[in-house]
Amino acid sequence: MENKDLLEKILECVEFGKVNKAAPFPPAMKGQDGADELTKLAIEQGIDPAEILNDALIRAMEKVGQKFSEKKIFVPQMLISAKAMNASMEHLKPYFQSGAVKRKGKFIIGTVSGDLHDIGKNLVAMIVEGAGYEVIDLGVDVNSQKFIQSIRDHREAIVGLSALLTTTMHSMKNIVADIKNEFPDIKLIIGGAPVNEDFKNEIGADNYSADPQAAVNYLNSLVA
Ligand code: B1M
Repeated sequence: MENKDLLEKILECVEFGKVNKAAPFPPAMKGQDGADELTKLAIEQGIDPAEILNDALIRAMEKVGQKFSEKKIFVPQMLISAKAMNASMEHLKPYFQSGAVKRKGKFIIGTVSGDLHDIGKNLVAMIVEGAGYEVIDLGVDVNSQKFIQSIRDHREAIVGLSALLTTTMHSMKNIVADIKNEFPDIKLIIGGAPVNEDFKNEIGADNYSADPQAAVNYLNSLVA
């Protein structure tokens, strides 16, 4: 299969939630290869993992988000798309993580309390790790206490907070205040679809990164 067609196929699998060949869902794609097999094939064909991520996976999730906003699909379909995206990501992980041998520093990351979205956070974690940092991933629904405990354990770390919901921007604001109260010198990066530079200034974080590479650039600027 041509590279372009293969990327379109992977996009389709993620958009419609075809995880792997054995998956019975969606019925129209029964028996066909899924995100799992096709991503493996794409890598074997030599397609750049960054191209798979940007041109297939992220584009697919944009379409999913758009359809969800328009009430054309609902949470279960969104969930199955996320599962398909994760199946693809399993194949891409080693490429993003293989960046460095010597660690440049430590990075604590978590999705803030009340928020269960972890695909973007996982991507940031993976790419930061690939850029040479030790990553302490606290997972999703992380509250102030958990961030603060982790900072106590890794005093030299830089901390990243992710939020995907407008409702959890409020948690992010509180967590930033709690962390800064306890550790005024700690550097905090925020990211996620609803946040921006203005919000960063409003809540007193140190950096807003729109994507994983921006987070890496900021981290590198601190350790340089
Ligand atoms: Co949710 N969801 N979701 N969802 N979901 C969104 C975010 C939404 C925009 C969909 C929509 O309405 N169009 C909407 C939020 C609306 C709003 O608040 N304005 C929404 C909603 C409403 C909900 C629920 C409330 C739905 C419901 O139950 N009624 C519910 C909330 C659950 C909760 O968290 N408490 C919910 C649930 C879910 C699923 C569980 C089904 C699933 C998540 C699965 C998972 O993560 N394991 C899901 C998904 C998949 C989505 C969409 C479709 C995709 C999100 C995603 O993974 N994008 C999303 C629509 C969309 O964004 N297109 C949507 C791909 C990912 C690579 O991008 O996370 O933005 P993103 O990360 C980017 C950047 O933002 C940045 O780097 C990443 C790569 O470029 N980044 C950082 C992120 N974190 C960073 C941190 C950094 C730096 C950069 O430094 C620290």
